[in-house]
Amino acid sequence: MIQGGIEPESKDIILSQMREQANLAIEMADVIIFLADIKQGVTPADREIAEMLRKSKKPVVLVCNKADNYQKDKEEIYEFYNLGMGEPYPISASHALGIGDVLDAIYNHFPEKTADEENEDRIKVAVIGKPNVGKSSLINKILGENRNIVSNIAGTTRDAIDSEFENEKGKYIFIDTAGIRRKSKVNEKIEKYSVMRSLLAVERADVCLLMIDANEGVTEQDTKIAGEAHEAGKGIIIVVNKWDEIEKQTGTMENYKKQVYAKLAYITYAPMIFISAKTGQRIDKLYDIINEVAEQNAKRVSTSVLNQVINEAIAITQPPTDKGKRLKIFYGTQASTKPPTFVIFVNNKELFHFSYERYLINQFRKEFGLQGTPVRIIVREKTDDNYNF
Ligand SMILES: Nc1nc2c(ncn2[C@@H]2O[C@H](COP(=O)(O)OP(=O)(O)O)[C@@H](O)[C@H]2O)c(=O)[nH]1
Ligand SMILES: [Mg+2]
Repeated sequence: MIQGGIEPESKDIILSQMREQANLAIEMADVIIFLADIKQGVTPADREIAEMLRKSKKPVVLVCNKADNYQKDKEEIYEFYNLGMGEPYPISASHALGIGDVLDAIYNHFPEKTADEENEDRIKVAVIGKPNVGKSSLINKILGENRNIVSNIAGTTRDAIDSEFENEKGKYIFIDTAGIRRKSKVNEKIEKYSVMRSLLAVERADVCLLMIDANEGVTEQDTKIAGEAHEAGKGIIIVVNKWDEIEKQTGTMENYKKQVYAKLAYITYAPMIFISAKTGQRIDKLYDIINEVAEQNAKRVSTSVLNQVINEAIAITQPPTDKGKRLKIFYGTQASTKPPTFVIFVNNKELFHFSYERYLINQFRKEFGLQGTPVRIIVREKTDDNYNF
């Protein structure tokens, strides 16, 4: 649920930011609830909002609140037909009246299938990174150099940054995340919206290309963005761009790689590639890596194989003891994919230290692949009378 208050014509900076937020909410919504005040009647602001919503071409449910005296206030509703937003629904939020009809109206506007669902067979690749690192250049290069472009999905701004693309390696949707440059304090709010957009892109993606500017190396902002992709459980590929601008000697790439992994220590599972969006260097190598990472992120391991690996891991490195008690691992099972998430049943959660968790995850990576994807472990205590997950 996204909320935005609208005051259409204001020049005031705060209000114009509210408008920005409302526009973003409109853009991302499937259905919009236009909330008016039945006690006030139709106001000039209502008319302007109606105009804005009409332009958005999104389905709107016009709701008139504060119809506390339901029978009497219902008479006032006819005026709201003038807004041209279809049937107005009187409600009283405080008395919980009329809500059911509103829910029905909203439900009737739900799309049959979202664009994302229709594109389920495509790998969704979000290109993330700070402004100017070359995100758009990369996507342009990919789209421009190939004759296989299906389409740029037109429509809303959000969709406009999705590009469908396919080649002999596979079918993809590349999601550009437009970073707005920070110009002043005033723009900080706007910067927040662009961060929000990036987060939404990350959420929708299967794989994130984390772009680093080769000239700058890993900055604090890069670490933050990497953290978002990691936390969201997405496949990650570190893409060092502008490699054409780096003076190279023997070992330059290997040294550079070490430095990047040292700074992005919690995503060392992510493969790294050095490219130039400008010259096109190594862009053709990206697709195999994307395919591989997407596959690993969606990987499913059978319970029997998992437990075999757990038993071997336990045999190689015994679980730790704490205050004379030893951690016992009974068994594990994969709970979900994207990212691969394993539930491990133990005698005592407290004994399952982070270092042993890391050890197990590394063993899983080694045995199952699982390159380029976060891996999660959920620890559950099992007692004899508790077999529930
Ligand atoms: N030398 C060089 N310049 C690049 C490369 N990729 C992008 N640029 C330049 O970097 C600037 C920002 O690129 P852009 O794609 O708009 O970055 P975005 O903000 O991340 O989308 C532009 O001037 C590009 O021409 C690259 O691989 N090498
Ligand atoms: Mg851009």
